[in-house]
Amino acid sequence: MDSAGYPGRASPAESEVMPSRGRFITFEGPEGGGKTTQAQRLVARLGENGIAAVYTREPGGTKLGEAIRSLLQFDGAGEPPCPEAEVLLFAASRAQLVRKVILPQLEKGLWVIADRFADSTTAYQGFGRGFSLDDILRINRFAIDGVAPDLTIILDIDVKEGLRRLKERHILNGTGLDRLEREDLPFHERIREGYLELARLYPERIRVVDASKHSDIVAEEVWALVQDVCGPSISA
Ligand code: Z5A
Repeated sequence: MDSAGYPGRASPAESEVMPSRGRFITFEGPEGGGKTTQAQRLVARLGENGIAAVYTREPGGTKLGEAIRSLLQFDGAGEPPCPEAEVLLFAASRAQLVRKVILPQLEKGLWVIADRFADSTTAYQGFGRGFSLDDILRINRFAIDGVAPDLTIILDIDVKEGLRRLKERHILNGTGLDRLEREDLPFHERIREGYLELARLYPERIRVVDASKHSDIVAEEVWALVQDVCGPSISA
């Protein structure tokens, strides 16, 4: 069992007896690392290789999850959630996503590529907000119903550079920073360190990619990792 509450990745022998289950890959990391860009590129590349994959995101990915996203990011209820409510709202979005999207798609044999998952709660609410990792583990475990990623890719980036990218995107789109993006630099630094700590603790599941490189180079590194971890499925 790892700190996100996952039961652990299936061993190759276990995977072989469940050939119809799709693969579950999550993208994680601090702001502006390119998770959305890379998750969508991966879905397209899997498709080109004959593998049906769906993109989803957290918070969100279901009608309920998208409503929760608006509460969390843009104070859609007219007041910001207290930190305890924040943790539980992220978990509620995840519980819905697992049962309505992730599990059904995996059971159909499709691959699911998620733009954030339970490690985000460990990093942001655990390392960032300072909630005990034991509490986060229990909450995550309740939300995810035993669904564990086969592979988690952390797109690691210097915090200031990631925030610079986001600000640039907001200027282009005419949008503003959301509630979490407005947190101070030490908060974002704790999150980055938290992710790197998770990668040290769970090297089998979590791989780190340097996201400061050109997005084509990052995409090649992501593809190499996917082939390495899920290779037998790709060549099947
Ligand atoms: N959160 C939480 O606290 N707890 C939880 O349990 C969960 C989430 C699940 C979700 O925000 C927020 O919720 C997030 C964590 C928190 N908090 N914040 N702040 P979101 O979904 O709106 O955003 P995000 O997940 O943090 O993603 P992002 O920071 O908006 O960006 P990204 O997905 O990593 O990157 P991108 O959108 O692909 O690219 C960002 C910009 O950089 C864009 O203009 C790209 O064109 C550019 N880009 C991408 N790659 C590159 C490279 N390689 N070079 C140069 N420029 C690039």
